[in-house]
Amino acid sequence: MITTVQQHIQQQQADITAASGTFSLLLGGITLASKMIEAKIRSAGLSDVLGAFGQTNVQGEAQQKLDVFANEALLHCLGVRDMVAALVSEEDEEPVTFARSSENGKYIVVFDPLDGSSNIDVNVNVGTIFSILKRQPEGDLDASILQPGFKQVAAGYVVYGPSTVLVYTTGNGVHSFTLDPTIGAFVLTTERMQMPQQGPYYSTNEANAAQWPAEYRSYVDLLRGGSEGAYSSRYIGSLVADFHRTLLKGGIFLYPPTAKQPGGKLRLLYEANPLAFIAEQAGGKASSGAGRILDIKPEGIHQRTPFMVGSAREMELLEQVLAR
Ligand code: P6P
Repeated sequence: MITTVQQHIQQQQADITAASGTFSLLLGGITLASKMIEAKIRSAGLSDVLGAFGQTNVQGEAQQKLDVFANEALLHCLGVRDMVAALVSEEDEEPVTFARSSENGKYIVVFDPLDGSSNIDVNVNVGTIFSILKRQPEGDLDASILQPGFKQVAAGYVVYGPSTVLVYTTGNGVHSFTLDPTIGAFVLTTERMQMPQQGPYYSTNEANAAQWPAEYRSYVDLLRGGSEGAYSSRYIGSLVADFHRTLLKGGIFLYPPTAKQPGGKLRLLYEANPLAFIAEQAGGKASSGAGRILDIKPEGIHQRTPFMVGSAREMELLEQVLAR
């Protein structure tokens, strides 16, 4: 007996009295877009979708053709749903807003359409990350977009790898689904995922170590030293893949401040916040080094943050080292 994402969301929503079917319709927009993206990625080597698009995005990064396709797919599949008030994408400088009544336009979807684009041309996992906020009755739309992460109503990601896996939470546990290509549906594979309480991996770009504040070097040396247990290093360079492994196997992912990017590299709204929500729902923790990711009050939609996320044990050890 299979359970699809839509069925699962409806079951979840049934538990929440104020729920309405609009939320599962909204998630349907994301799953439809992710199936379109997955199909394009699967055929990437066969047709002319690899390589740069010849433009740069708001981040100043060369846009890969699949980045553009993924962004267009999400903007289309979500934009046609009348419960969407605004869409915020890593690829677009400004939010895309829809002139809908506050009665209809209840949700804001924030997303990184294709994270890990540096790995697209070498056939390594990439992913889509999304975060869903509710439009607030008071204040303008920008105020509703710039809510702290603890106000998220849902968050999730799709990792495109040997299989295509969707992981999401609505604040009622973390659940994973695997795309069954024979029926074109995401099928429930794990309910109420729990991140292991400790190890065995740490995941960071050690080429930046000389640029980190010294306490991060001390921390990684501690993990290497063996006194805290046997650790191995894994770094894919695609945040979604590095996070997914950390969620399943445990350990810690770190992107500390560097001399080049003292405010961090990863983006708060559509990378750190959704993954922090998932990590906490699975028993893990997520920190900027100065505090809980989900407590940060955003100032801008493309704001960056240092981002450390992982198992309770490794995160508590990090807090101790940073507090010295
Ligand atoms: P670095 C990919 O470009 C990305 O945004 C994340 O997916 C990944 O975690 C990070 O950048 C990798 O950054 O500096 O280690 O190459």
